[in-house]
Amino acid sequence: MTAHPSDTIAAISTPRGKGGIAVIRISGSDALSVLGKIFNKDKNSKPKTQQAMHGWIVDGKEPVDEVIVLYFQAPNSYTGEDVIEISCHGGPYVTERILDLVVRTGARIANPGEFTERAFLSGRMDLAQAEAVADLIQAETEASRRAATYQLEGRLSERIQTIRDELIRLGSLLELELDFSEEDVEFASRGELEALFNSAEADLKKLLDSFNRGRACREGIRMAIVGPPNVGKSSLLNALLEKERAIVTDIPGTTRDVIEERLDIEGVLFTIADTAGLRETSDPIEKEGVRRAEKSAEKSDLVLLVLDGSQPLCEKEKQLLGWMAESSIKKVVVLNKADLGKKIPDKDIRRVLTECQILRLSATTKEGVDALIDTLKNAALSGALPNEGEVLLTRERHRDCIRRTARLLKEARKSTRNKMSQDFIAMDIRGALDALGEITGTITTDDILNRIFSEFCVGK
Ligand SMILES: Nc1nc2c(ncn2[C@@H]2O[C@H](COP(=O)(O)OP(=O)(O)O)[C@@H](O)[C@H]2O)c(=O)[nH]1
Ligand SMILES: [Mg+2]
Repeated sequence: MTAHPSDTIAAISTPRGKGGIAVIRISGSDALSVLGKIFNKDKNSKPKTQQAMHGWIVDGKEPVDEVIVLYFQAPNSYTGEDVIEISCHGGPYVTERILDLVVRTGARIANPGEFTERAFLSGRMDLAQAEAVADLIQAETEASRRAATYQLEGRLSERIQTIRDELIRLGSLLELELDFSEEDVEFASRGELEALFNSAEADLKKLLDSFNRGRACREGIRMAIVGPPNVGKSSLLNALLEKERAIVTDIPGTTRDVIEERLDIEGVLFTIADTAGLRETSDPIEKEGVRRAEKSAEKSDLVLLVLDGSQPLCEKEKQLLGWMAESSIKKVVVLNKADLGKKIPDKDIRRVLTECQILRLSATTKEGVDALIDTLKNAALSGALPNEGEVLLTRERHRDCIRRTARLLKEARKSTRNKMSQDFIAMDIRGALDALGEITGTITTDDILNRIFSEFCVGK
């Protein structure tokens, strides 16, 4: 594990560019002495923790900027160390100039996420909470904000701790029982052990089941609009975005590249890709477009298959449906141009694609587009944003840890049933505890920490 840091770090914590103010943050045991060398404050009193001070940043005799300084005395700060926050005027030059001064006076430039890493190392927050900080900064919609906030509050960590407590109890019961196995004493009945295994497994499963929704909240949903040429895919993208983003013409093969747009659908981020119409073609550019369309569909969470519903289903479209049926990606079939007629009955679709939702709409008149939006939200989040305080698994890292835990528990249960030696069972249970501990960081390695904190921006 990383040793506790002893040097003092500094960074600009606000985004680059011109703004009302910018904040420079300094953390470490020298924070206060660095400030002392560059700050002329109004009164000669000593800095008080959590109180704002007004004054000037000076470089020798040269006044650099008029600022407000906040001092947070260790351990009551974000990092758990002494922290100084300088709010200066938000010009990129003046901000850099002050940072430069801070560094010349004894701090070094912080790495990405280093303030939060220090918060973790000093026990101010656990690893899942540190990750939630990054998620909250990245959040672009209400769903991602909620998922991050609940995790930042420590709700996921609490759930994990509850399961760990259960496992610790299970482990100690087993050890007791096995210690006395010769003497035929029962400290824990089979039934009780079984019940403990069951409840731990049920808790893990519940978390695992929440992953798809959780990931949709955190990362959003990738959706590809695919279908034959000229059925209205680009018109549908424009209707969803409520702007003329993609070129719409009556010439088949107009869209040749993949156009990606982001859309907030009632709190969930959708990245929507409009693609080239899928057809056999000899035009090399269109051919590449078709290849990209197929690729885009393959890496989506959801595919909107658009067909012209005002024409009966043709052979080519049946082939396309067959191709869709082979993939496990969720799909919604849109029968467009409903204003021109409805010539494709549901059963024609379901004959090939047994499980999918079918919607009839018109991208031109917008009739039915609202129903599509509802359907999309449902497909992504089973209809709902995270409920008040609901704990969702949002990261693959967490899911992997829980999967490993579940696998080891299964082994432990099997070994217990088969009356294997105590060492075996204890080892699996310890392994399960460690795997769970990786989520909150009770167990961690430099490798895990580097991966997590390098995702952060500098200054956080
Ligand atoms: N009547 C009608 N025409 C549509 C509808 N959607 C698209 N179109 C027309 O169909 C043609 C092809 O549309 P486009 O969006 O470029 O199709 P794409 O090739 O699938 O992207 C254009 O002339 C559109 O105006 C619709 O719902 N109703
Ligand atoms: Mg198009």
